[in-house]
Amino acid sequence: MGIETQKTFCRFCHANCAMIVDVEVTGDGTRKVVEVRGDPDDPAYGGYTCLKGRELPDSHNAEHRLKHSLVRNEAGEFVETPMDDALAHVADELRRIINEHGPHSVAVFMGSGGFQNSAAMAASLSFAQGIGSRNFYTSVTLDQPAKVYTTMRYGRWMGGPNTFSESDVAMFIGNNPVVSHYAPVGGVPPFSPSRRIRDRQAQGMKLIVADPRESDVARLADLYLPVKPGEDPALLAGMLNVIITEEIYDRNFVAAHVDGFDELARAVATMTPEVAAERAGLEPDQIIAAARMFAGGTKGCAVTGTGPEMAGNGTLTEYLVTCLNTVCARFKQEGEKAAIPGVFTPQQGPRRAQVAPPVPMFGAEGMPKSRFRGLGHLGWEMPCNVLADEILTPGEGQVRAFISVGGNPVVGFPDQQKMVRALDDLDLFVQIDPWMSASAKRADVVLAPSQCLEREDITNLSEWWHEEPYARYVEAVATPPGDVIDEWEMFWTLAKHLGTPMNLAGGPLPMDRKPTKEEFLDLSVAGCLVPPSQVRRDCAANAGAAVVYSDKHPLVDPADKGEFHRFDLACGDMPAAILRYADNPPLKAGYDFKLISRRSKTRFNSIGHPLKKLQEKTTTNPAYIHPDDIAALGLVEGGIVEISSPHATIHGVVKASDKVRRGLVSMAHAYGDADASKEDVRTRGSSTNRLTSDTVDIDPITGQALQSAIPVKLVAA
Ligand SMILES: Nc1nc2c(c(=O)[nH]1)N[C@H]1C(S)=C(S)[C@@H](COP(=O)(O)OP(=O)(O)OC[C@H]3O[C@@H](n4cnc5c(=O)[nH]c(N)nc54)[C@H](O)[C@@H]3O)O[C@H]1N2
Ligand SMILES: Nc1nc2c(c(=O)[nH]1)N[C@H]1C(S)=C(S)[C@@H](COP(=O)(O)OP(=O)(O)OC[C@H]3O[C@@H](n4cnc5c(=O)[nH]c(N)nc54)[C@H](O)[C@@H]3O)O[C@H]1N2
Ligand code: SF4
Ligand SMILES: [Mo]
Repeated sequence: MGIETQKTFCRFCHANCAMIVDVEVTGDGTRKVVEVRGDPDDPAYGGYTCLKGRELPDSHNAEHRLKHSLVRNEAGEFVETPMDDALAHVADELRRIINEHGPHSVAVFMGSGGFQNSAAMAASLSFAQGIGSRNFYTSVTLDQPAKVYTTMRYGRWMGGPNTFSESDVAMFIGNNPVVSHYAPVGGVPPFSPSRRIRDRQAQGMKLIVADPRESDVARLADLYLPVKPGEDPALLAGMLNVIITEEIYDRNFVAAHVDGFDELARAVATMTPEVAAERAGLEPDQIIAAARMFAGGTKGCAVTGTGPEMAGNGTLTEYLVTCLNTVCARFKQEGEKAAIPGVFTPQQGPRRAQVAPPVPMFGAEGMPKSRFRGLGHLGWEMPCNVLADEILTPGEGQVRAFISVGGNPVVGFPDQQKMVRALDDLDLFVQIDPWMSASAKRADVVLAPSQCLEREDITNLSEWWHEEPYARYVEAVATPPGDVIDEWEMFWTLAKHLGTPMNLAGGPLPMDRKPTKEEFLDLSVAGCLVPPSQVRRDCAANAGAAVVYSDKHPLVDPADKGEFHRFDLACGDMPAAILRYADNPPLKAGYDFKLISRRSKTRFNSIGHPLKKLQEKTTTNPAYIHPDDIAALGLVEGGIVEISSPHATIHGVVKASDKVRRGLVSMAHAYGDADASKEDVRTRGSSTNRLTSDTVDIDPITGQALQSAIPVKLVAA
């Protein structure tokens, strides 16, 4: 018996912090994780970890982790079942359902617990495509779909945006990377984010933060704007009004690369600082100061997080952010290093100082449609908004079988009660989950996967934050307990049983023999800068540490004059949507408060609920409310508040915070399972998605539900 120390990276969340892991090796060769800590020698992370990542040993070793798969028997009880048998059973059921109802009757959902496995996205997507089902879903459409799918319409700069490390100004709108470790490209990389922000500020960078509560990152801001939730379009259009009126945008860049500028200028002309400030709940001077600070910089982007995308008007907000960055020309120029080299990202195309040809990401001829609300495929996926209806509504294409890999639809999806009804209505619900989560409890089959330190992985998920060509291929360091396997192996086995193909970027996966994970990864990112198998060898030669392929960093080439495209700021419904927004102030209709979303420091969505130390920190998602509102409503700190939307009622434990604007309640999601009540809200929290709807106030293009800025009433319970 002895302790071995190895280098690895954390996969509790997408940040992939570099870690050192101590593994206890017993006489029979079993390897058990005993401790993890940050790796101070890593060039990007420098030893940073957070309190969730430090619980990886508990996550791997917990008694109540599922070490065997579960299949319900005739009496409806879960029975521990060998993985091979469980997969054969699922395949038999899928075959029967496909024969009866056709391929679209099988839906696959990749949730945020699946994204942390570098092979799961490619495996689940190619599995669904191999069956021929249009019903592939990911948590991207519960999250920030407008960023991914609609901004492509207005134009994408092939050299990429300015990066954080070169910025002299940055603007974060409803993004709190200090807790979330998330930012879009151009925002702060999630590796030690507060230190990174302070270091840039020490070198002169100015930070603007817009958030209805003074979030952790807002406390670092040079200019903090406590914008009203859902009213970011007023703030952004007001800033554009100032920037255009004062002519402090980049006129040369606009002349050379931008169409639709005059239409934009006309639309924002109505949003004077006074009009915008009134709507956004700010002072006119704050909007003028933000505009001058942003446009006064030379490099640096405005970026948004989940807050404004979920607060209604997500597409309009993203469009206006695109406009800000475009008229201020916040892009990499000819001869500079491309923004994000992306070692493992296939098919990136050339990096040039010009706008890319438009990509039809939704609504194009031939793209699959849902049966509901005029919604259809965004890229390759169906918006989550329609899943419950696709399950519950009989007819051609009704979903009868559902596989959720690392998702928790009971708490993650809008209209919780409807989603629960839908899950219970399925002929087959398969949940791939190491825990008896809110969704696993309702499944017909729970497949138990290996956890991150028990598998090989590459850093494909986190690489959009790496400004250098940083890459890792890590080995499995711990022995998987019981009878668990990697998620991609489950999909491969199911496809083999069904006789359906799995096509990856580099071609079909062999089905006559089981490929290795290295083969899988090589095929899944074929065409990338350095293949995973090569990175694996290079990391091994570097004692398991990261390799930075500096010589492969692409430079931004001159524009190709033969193929010239321009940004189109007057595309689709824009900028007319600004005028519609201006003409339609929100109605209160008896709901005087708004519930806004935030992240829990001790959980990753619902991931982490079962872990001891994280439970010691909190077992609930408190309802943060301004002390003056607490007094005015007759609530008490630590008491229970009843929170009702037009849709349903939940409970929350009252916590006073003068950081939250008045008129708001700020709560994390993904707590409380399907049935937490007033009696047990202190020990389980409650699900804010019971308050949301999949039909009212949804984004017409992406289907994004109103998951923040939800109109609510508060009463003492
Ligand atoms: N009201 C409201 N709703 C929201 C949000 C909000 O802010 N407000 N946020 C939205 C966002 S941004 C997202 S991304 C979604 C998230 O929605 P989902 O992705 O559906 O939910 P998660 O809670 O992340 O589900 C993770 C599941 O993975 C399991 N899991 C943990 N580790 C592993 C593993 O190693 N392998 C596998 N296979 N499974 C694992 C967990 O037990 C859990 O069941 O929620 C969305 N819903
Ligand atoms: N610890 C932890 N980390 C996580 C997660 C987690 O659950 N816990 N979830 C992960 C996931 S899936 C994602 S997608 C990312 C999300 O990453 P972020 O988008 O950074 O998420 P938040 O930290 O909730 O920050 C959103 C901010 O928006 C504010 N906000 C709410 N409504 C509005 C609005 O209408 N306008 C404006 N301007 N602001 C608003 C909230 O107060 C909050 O501070 O985080 C990831 N990281
Ligand atoms: S930030 Fe994410 S990747 Fe880093 S230690 Fe925390 S959970 Fe792990
Ligand atoms: Mo997310």
